[in-house]
Amino acid sequence: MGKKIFSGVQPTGNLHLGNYLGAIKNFVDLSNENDTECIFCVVDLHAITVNQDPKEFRNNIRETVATFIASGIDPKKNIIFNQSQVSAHSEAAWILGCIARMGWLNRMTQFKEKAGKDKEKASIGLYSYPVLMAADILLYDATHVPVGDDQKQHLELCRDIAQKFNNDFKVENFFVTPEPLIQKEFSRIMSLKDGTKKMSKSEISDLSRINLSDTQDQIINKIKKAKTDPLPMPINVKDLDKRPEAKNLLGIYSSLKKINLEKSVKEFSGKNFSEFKENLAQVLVDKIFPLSLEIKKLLDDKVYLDQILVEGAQKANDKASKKIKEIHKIIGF
Ligand code: AQP
Repeated sequence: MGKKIFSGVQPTGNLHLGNYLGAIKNFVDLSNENDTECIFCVVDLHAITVNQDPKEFRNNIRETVATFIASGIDPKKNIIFNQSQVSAHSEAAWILGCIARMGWLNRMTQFKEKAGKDKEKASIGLYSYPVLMAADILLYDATHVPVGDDQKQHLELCRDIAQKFNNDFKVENFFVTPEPLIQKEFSRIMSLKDGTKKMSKSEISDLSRINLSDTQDQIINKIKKAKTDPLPMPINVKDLDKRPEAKNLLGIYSSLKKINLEKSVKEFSGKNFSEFKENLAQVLVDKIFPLSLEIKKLLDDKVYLDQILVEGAQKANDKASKKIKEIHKIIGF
């Protein structure tokens, strides 16, 4: 039996290089494999765990679809849909919320990071976010979930929930326990302003990330201003252990050039950062700017994008509603 892939991206605007290199690029490779079924979800229910402006939100949903397609995901061959249009996701999330334990959720580091100091004011949705993520994955019997390194803990929770449900109801293998697919290298792209923080959509400073919608000038300017350290470029990979910014920039370069870190370090060994940055900006312009143009072009045809979502939701609903019916039977509803 081939692989069944499920993964999602939040339509929270500012899709960036981290989302692309950590997840979307991987989606494209998987969608081109033979004997692999792929479902890619615009996780709009996850996005409302923090405030969204309705008008911007609708645009961001379309922009996420446009990004999938511009990156190379074929909407005819793969299912692309938005989560809110398949009600089984919300229903399964409730049911699985009755399986998951508070102690398990209390360990989730993403909630701690996103809720910050004022946990009391965070939404309940933000807290139970990983339960909804488990519902997304388990409804489709996904065998593999391509994600960035930051989502590893949520995937482990999903596996625990699947196993507990199967054990509690004595339905061995009813829920498939999915494997995370995390790239071995460059699975966490860091902020351009702080090499110890991940590149993120919600970071206030736009200079911290390369957005997939950036112009050539914006890309060049952001790389010029990216934080570095006063030393020249490293001469071996080990030197990077205490130089997070240099490591991140070289990682981005390597990932885009599809070469390993050793090779990139060798190419710029002992040189000035400015020379490396010029090369990095050029690679980014070559690889990311065409994507940005294609996204903009696709966004001009809203009817086309909406049609993809409608068709995708029908296909996803066929699968998810069958699984929900089975869940009802098992529980005794
Ligand atoms: N910096 C990153 N490096 C590698 N992978 C990343 N991903 C996100 N940031 C990085 C991966 O992108 C996929 C989609 O992410 P998401 O939008 O659903 O959620 P997120 O992880 O919360 O993304 P952001 O950008 O950090 O958004 P905010 O700022 O809203 O929290 C996931 O597979 C994720 O691993």
